[in-house]
Amino acid sequence: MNAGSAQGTHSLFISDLHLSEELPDITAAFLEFLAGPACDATRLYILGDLFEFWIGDDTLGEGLNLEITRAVRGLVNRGVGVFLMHGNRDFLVSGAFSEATGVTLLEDPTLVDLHGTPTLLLHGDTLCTDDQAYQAFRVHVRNPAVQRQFLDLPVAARRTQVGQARSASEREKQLKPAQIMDVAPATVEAILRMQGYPRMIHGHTHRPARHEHRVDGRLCERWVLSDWHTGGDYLRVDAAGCTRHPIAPGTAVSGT
Ligand code: LP5
Ligand code: MN
Repeated sequence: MNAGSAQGTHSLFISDLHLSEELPDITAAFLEFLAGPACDATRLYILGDLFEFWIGDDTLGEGLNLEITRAVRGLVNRGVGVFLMHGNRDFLVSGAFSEATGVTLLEDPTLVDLHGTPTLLLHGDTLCTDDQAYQAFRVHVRNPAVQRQFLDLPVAARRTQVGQARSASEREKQLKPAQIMDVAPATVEAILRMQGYPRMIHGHTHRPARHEHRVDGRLCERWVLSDWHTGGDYLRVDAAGCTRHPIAPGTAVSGT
């Protein structure tokens, strides 16, 4: 399955489900989504933070992880191409998960051709360049040596460290102005320019919207996916463009 071009019927985009044992309703909503709208799609793109956190593929066989692995494998077996990008919570998802589910892991960013429209896919955290404390944290935890050291720890010790990182992150977020936790427009525009002015789709900020950026006189659209904790929806992209659909059955909403 090739991530570079989708000329079939339609693709669906989701992100920021933050699946965890603590919130079974979100898991149920995802399983319903996989058995429902996702089955009719040509491709499903998951743009990061599918999981609340992922501490290593050696936890693949644990309760929720196993349930999700099997459900995603079921969708792949029906012939739907499933593509997964890392988020800032689940960047340790790797080869064993990909093999067990049949998903293709995507680099961040990845440029795809959707019905003739070049579209840049990102998780979204790399666009939040005003959040310098986060960007420093990101550089640290994306270091392969740091990751190897973490993965060598027993599972219980990894859980403890993630708990500490989560608490520190929640504390720090309270102190950050809301604006710096959103994307930096200048960064978005620099990337649009560098990539040839594509459409952009990302998640992470939990601020679902459709933005327009005029860059060098060209109009580019940027779709921000919603998280699934405060509502939740998916983006459907076909030859006619993008439409947003609530997770619960209902009416499609365009342009918001
Ligand atoms: O996730 P969200 O949306 O709540 O907040 C993010 C940024 N926070 C993070 C931190 C993660 O939530 C922590 C959990 C990661 C689990 C990964 C598992 C594997 C770890 C492997 C390690 C090799 O991403 C938050 C942003 C916010 O988005 C908006 O963009 O602001 O950034 C922060 O709050 C970061 C802080 O400013 C600085 C870092 C504090 C943590 C220090 C603890 C170090 C311990 C590391 C051990 C894992
Ligand atoms: Mn995120």
